[in-house]
Amino acid sequence: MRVLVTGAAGSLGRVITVGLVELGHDVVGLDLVPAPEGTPYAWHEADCADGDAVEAVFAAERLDAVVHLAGAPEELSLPDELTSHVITTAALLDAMVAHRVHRIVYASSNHAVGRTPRAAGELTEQALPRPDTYYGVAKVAAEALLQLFSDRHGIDAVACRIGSFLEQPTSVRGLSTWLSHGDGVRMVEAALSAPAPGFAVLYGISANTRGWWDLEPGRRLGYEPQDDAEDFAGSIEPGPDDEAEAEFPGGPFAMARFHRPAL
Ligand code: 15L
Repeated sequence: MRVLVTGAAGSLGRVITVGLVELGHDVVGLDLVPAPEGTPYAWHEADCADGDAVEAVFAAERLDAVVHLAGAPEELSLPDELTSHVITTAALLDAMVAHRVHRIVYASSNHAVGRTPRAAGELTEQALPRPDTYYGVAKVAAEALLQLFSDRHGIDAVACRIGSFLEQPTSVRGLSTWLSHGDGVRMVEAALSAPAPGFAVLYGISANTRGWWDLEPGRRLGYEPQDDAEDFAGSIEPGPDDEAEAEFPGGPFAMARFHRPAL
């Protein structure tokens, strides 16, 4: 498959592009920054929030699918979050319709449901949107756009609500939220190749013994996670925020510094 990967120079993109190339895909990178030296595939330096720039990339490339990883990974103002996650997704979807590209895999986030009390039990794909930040609000809105384009144009769109994508877990929360690099590649590959998923949500988490999310929606699409954060449990030091971070799946994003006392 010829796959456009947005945010190809980012922390997700650097790993996912290598994995997709190893799996035999033909990758086209897209990022705000130039291609890292030695990048062995096509690259476009452009802002995904700029519809004309995105259209030019699609006009220049023959694409089979999009993996949309670009976006600010932290809490910004609401306008900045909407630009970073919603406007970019809309620009890509518009270009996909214009150029008949049928599949998008989207890096959504656990923060779309990050303020769901953990006491409510394991989070399934039926969980209602419950963002913990403007970042989470923007991920919810981007998922809604994917649903709309799936209903309106028949686009296959898989929203991957990613946990903590790291080489290895670094905190007690991470023992529940970790997505290993290998599982991240497996997740994207499954979301790219699942037959006719329509709009679908999966939780992008490894097979963590202490996981908080239902992995079945991913398994139905062919995502079989193979790693478990528990293998690192012995090397994780307890931290002062562990208890507070376990109250909501969004962890630090759901904690007091973003949530002022009620008016
Ligand atoms: C995310 O979605 C963020 O992009 C990342 O910065 C982390 O906060 C991660 O989730 C997480 O929840 O650990």
